[in-house]
Amino acid sequence: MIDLYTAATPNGFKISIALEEMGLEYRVHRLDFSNNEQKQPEFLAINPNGRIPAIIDRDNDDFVVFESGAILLYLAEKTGKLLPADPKKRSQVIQWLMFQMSGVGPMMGQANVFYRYFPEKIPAAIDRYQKEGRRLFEVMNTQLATHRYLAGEEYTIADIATWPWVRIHEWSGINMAGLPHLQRWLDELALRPACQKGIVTPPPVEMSDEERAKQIQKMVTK
Ligand SMILES: N[C@@H](CCC(=O)N[C@@H](CS)C(=O)NCC(=O)O)C(=O)O
Repeated sequence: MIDLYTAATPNGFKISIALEEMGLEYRVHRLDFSNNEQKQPEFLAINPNGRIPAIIDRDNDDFVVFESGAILLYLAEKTGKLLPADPKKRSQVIQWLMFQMSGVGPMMGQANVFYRYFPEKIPAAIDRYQKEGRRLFEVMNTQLATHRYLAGEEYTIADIATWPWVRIHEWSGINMAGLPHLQRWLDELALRPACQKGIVTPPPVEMSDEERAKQIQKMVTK
């Protein structure tokens, strides 16, 4: 049994999708950001960084893993799924996983902060993160022109890490026009039952876009 500490966000969805794909049994613990639960001592004991996602593997001496990329690697190694054993293919998956963790996630995260949540609208900051997001989308589009999935011909944890972010491109204000290969990949993954289940695990909290923006605004400006 895996205990999953999460919230309805792209980084959290990476892990619910992976757990669904791998057929692992898991319990969902949703952290309430409006009550700052992710920064309370009980959760900081699990993830000192005070962010979701994190897991505890009850079948491996209560081993704790935080950072979504590290969790994906841990689960892939535990199950032998979604990460090839061949060293070169494995390296290719890790390269695209790192590309997501250091590029797509942080750039789109900052695009969301400055475009949606930050009280002052700073055009240079919005432009910088949206342009960098678009550039990364173009890199993926080129890769997907000659490969079915990000790391080659196999669906892997690199796709799982990236899909929950690319699917919210509109919210981040990143233009998808003229990227047919990235669009094809986005649509193909949307048909996978594990992706469909993963992006509603946990389900979104009922609130208007305006309320959500206000709540996150509080988090990003404190
Ligand atoms: N690099 C981390 C990023 C985690 C992250 O930023 N999580 C966000 C939700 S997507 C969070 O917990 N935010 C709450 C906060 O910043 O207090 C990972 O990939 O696990």
